[in-house]
Amino acid sequence: GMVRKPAAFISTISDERGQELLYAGMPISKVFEEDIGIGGVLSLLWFKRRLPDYAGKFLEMVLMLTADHGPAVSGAMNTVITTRAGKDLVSSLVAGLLTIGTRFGGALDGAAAEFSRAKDLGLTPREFVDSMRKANKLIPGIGHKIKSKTNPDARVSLVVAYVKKHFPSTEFLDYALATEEVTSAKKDTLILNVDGAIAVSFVDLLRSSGAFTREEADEYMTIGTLNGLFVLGRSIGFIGHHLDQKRLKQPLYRHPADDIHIEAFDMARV
Ligand code: Q5B
Repeated sequence: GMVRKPAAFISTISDERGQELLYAGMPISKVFEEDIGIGGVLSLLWFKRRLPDYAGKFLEMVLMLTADHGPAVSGAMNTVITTRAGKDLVSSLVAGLLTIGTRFGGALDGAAAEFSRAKDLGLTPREFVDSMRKANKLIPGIGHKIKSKTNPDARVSLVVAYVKKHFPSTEFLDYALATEEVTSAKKDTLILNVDGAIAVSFVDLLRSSGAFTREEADEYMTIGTLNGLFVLGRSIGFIGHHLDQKRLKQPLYRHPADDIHIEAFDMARV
């Protein structure tokens, strides 16, 4: 009989070969009939399942909250400078995205890993903070350049209020908030930041929504899922900044030299 050539690729999230496009088995017409929203589509394509309504709404909330945070943050600056150098949308967008990492916007995966590890080990928030200090590591998801206890981040308050109202369990969020008590007592800006609040809430979702096995929950925390939320959300803002600069017909940017300290050269070495 016919011997099927082994496939070079395997894919399990979508299928466009039939009459209708399928997202994790769900026909695109049903996506609209059931009005599953962008949270529902994300659930299908990232997790290959429908999540409870409160979880889909949470995902949408995350995308909306992270969509932009002004032109001064690393990523938006990179996008703006790239656009002003005459580059196209994709180049300007990725220039911004490339700044997302452990310091800016990409602390979610690290926050989920560190807070859950500490809580699973049974460390008190104080012991967790001390252990990180001892290891000379910053706690991912803690700290902000401009937000503080006295200038709170409304985005964090919105996440906390939503999660406390809708999630079946908030033990990781509660643990992170207790950790914030310890760190912010040292310095006002050492708050649970937007990355951290989203990340620990997501751990609560993975662990207690009933939609994931523990193995799946652990896997999603190690393959970049959580940073993906920030990347996706902030792409909305970066594209906005690109279009804004184009509309404004902004010229090539050159940074004022008097704002850069250039060390005097050691003439003896040249
Ligand atoms: N200290 C965020 O640094 C920042 C500590 C800490 C223990 C910590 C810093 C940090 C972890 C990574 C993180 C996400 C770089 C931030 C985001 C999205 C955004 C951005 C926006 C948006 C701020 C002063 C003193 C020092 C430090 C100690 C600092 N962080 N200790 N754990 N995590 N956090 N990133 O203000 O004794 O004086 O030497 O890396 O979660 O990116 O809007 O801007 O939507 O776009 O420069 O919101 O916290 O503080 O480095 O001068 O530190 O606090 O050791 O102690 P800063 P530093 P000492 S949200």
